[in-house]
Amino acid sequence: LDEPLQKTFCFPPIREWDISQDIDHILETQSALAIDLGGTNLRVAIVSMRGKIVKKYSQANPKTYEARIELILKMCAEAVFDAVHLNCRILGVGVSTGGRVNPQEGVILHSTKLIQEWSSIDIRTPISDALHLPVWVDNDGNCAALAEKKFGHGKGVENFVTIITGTGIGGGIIQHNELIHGSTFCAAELGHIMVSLDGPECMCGSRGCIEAYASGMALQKEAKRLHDEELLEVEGMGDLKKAEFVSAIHLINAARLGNSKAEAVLRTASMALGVGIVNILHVVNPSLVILSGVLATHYQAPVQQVIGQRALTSAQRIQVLTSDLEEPALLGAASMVLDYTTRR
Ligand code: ADP
Ligand code: BMX
Ligand code: MG
Ligand code: CA
Ligand code: ZN
Repeated sequence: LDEPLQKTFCFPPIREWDISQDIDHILETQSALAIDLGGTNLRVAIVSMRGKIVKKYSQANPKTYEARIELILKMCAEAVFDAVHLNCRILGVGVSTGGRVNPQEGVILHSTKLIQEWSSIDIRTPISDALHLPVWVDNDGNCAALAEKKFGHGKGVENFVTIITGTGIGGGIIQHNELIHGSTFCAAELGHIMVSLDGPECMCGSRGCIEAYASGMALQKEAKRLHDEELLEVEGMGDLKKAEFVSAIHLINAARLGNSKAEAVLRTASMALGVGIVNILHVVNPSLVILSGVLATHYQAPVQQVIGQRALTSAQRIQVLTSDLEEPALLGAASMVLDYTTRR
């Protein structure tokens, strides 16, 4: 072509398109807002498509409905504001909460005393009205299972169960690659598997539940009792003042240093949890059990041992792993958003 014609018909060479860079950019910027409501804490986080927690906000979970909703909206507004500066595009909001949840309606049907004023609550409407974003909701244990499936040890595992220990004990069951919700959204309330007819009282109103033996709250109660009787202190642990706050971790430390009372409490807790898990194995027969939460590493070996002693032969070889996720409930809440909004 002569020069004037070339100018008319030929475009400058197009920059070579690097698709992997574009995908990288999408995975970095497309994000979810995740909320986790537990017996103690209220957490909000910006979570990227890759499952990275970009920023996290924590507060004590307020005791009344009004204060709780107000704080949730305030924390979300702050996170949405920060997301802009962090180059995160928020696609929606995922809520993980204690209690029985109807995910289709976005409603918390019922909660135990662990979260007060948290029954028959439409959590979707106030959040979507305030933020103009789509909202997904599920039970916290169920969310933890979703997180393991997408980002953790549950990746590619068809049948697995997760148990998350916080203030209470939450559970999630993946059967044939799907969460089980049950007929009235009460499936996988694994904390309320009962292992004795007349065991300790549980926050659910019953007794003998594994939550009443092995949760953070149950161990804290035992730690306090020993501390009040001046039986918790051991040499090497440092001075515990009479009024000082004690937790499950103090109990574990005391046991490690040879305190026999603390050891006995932990032995009972581990046994209760182990027997509860054996019951789960005999009902849903998963190939993997994932433990998460602050006490997971402590429980892993004793639980595996109880399985060895008490499970049927066919359920003996089931693996028990400790989660490698930082915040399973938050990540699972985010995964509901990321999976739905990017589904083709
Ligand atoms: P939730 O989801 O129930 O609000 P978290 O998962 O945040 O709770 O865990 C909080 C509970 O776990 C506390 O009530 C306490 O029993 C226990 N816990 C968490 N972190 C620690 C810690 N560092 N030391 C001792 N106990 C802890
Ligand atoms: C309770 C129950 C479960 C929840 C579990 C773990 C309520 C409010 N909570 O058993 O639904 O999964 O606690 O909750 O009914 P967390 O507070 O330990 O995170
Ligand atoms: Mg929790
Ligand atoms: Ca559950
Ligand atoms: Zn219970």
